[in-house]
Amino acid sequence: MITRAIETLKNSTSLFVLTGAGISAASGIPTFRGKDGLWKKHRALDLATPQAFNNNPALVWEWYHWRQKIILRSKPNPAHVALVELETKVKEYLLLTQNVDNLHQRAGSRHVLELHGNIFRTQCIQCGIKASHADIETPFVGIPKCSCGGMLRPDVVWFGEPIPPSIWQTTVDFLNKADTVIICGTSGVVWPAAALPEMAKSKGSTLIEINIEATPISQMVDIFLGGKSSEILPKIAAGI
Ligand code: BV8
Ligand code: ZN
Repeated sequence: MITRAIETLKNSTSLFVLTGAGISAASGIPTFRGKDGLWKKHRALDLATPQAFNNNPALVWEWYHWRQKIILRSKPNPAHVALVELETKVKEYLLLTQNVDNLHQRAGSRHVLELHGNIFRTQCIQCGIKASHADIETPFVGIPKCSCGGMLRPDVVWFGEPIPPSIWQTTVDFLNKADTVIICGTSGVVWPAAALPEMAKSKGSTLIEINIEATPISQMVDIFLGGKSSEILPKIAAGI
C-alpha cells in the first residue's frame, strides 16, 4: 500500500495535507482522545470553550500553561520533518493543521495553515491585538494582561467559535484543486475539519489516510496506511 501511495504522490501536482493530534504523538504530546488523552485528565471539551474562559479564565490559562510546558519540552518528530521534505517535492502544497502546538513550524514547514490557532499566541479580549506568548519559565502566575490593561486569551479556536473565514476560504480554494489529499493522525470527529475528506472525495481527489487505527473516514479513502505517522511519512518522503 505504501508503494501505491508513493506512486500516487509522484504524480501529484497539488497536494493538500491535513494533520491532527496523532502526528504529534511521537513528540510526546498527548492526543485528545487517546488513552492518555487531554480530554480525560482535563475534560478539554469543558475547558476549550469561551464559556469556560468567561467563568474561570485562571483555570483555562493554567491548562494552556501546562500544555505549553509539555510542548516546549518536546520537539518535532520524524513525521513533522518528513512533511518539510514532502513540501519541496510537490509543485503545489498546502499543510492544514488542526494542532495548536507549533511543531510543524518548528520542524521547518513553510506554508502552515493553522485551522485552530496557535497555543503560543495570545489575543487581547479588549483591543484584539495578537502577540506571541510563552511565559512558561515561571510557574503559572495568573492571567496575562495586555498593555491596554485587557485580559489576554490563547489565540486558539474554541468549541463553539467559528474558524477564521480567511483560513477556511484558503482551505476550500486549495482543496478544490488538490489532486491528492493526505489525512494524517486525526480522529475525524471535530468539525468543520471533519468535513474536508468528503469535500475532497467529491472533487475527485485521491485520499490517503495515515492512522494507527481506522476512523470514520477510513472507509471513504483510496489508500489507508495503518501505522505510526513517524514511521510511515519518512518512508513516503524518501520514496518520492
Ligand atoms: C464551529 C483548539 C460553528 C483548542 C480545537 C455536531 C456535529 C457537527 C459539529 C458539532 C457538533 N457538535 C458540536 C459541533 C461543533 C464542534 C465540534 O466539532 N464538536 C465535536 C466534539 C463534535 N466544532 C466547533 O465548535 C468548531 N466551530 O463549529 O463553529 C460556528 C460558526 C459560526 C459562528 C459560530 C460558530 C470549532 C472546533 C475547534 C475546536 N478547537 N483545538 C485547543 O486545542 O485547546 S479542536 C482540538 O480537538 C484539536 O485542535 C483537534 O482538532 C481536535 C482533536 O482532534 P484530533 O486532532 O483528531 O485528535 P484526536 O485525539 O481526536 O485523534 C488523534 C488521532 O490520531 C486518532 O485517530 C489516533 O488514532 C491517531 N493517532 C494517535 N497516534 C498516532 C495516530 N496516528 C498516526 N500516528 C500516530 N503515532
Ligand atoms: Zn489590549
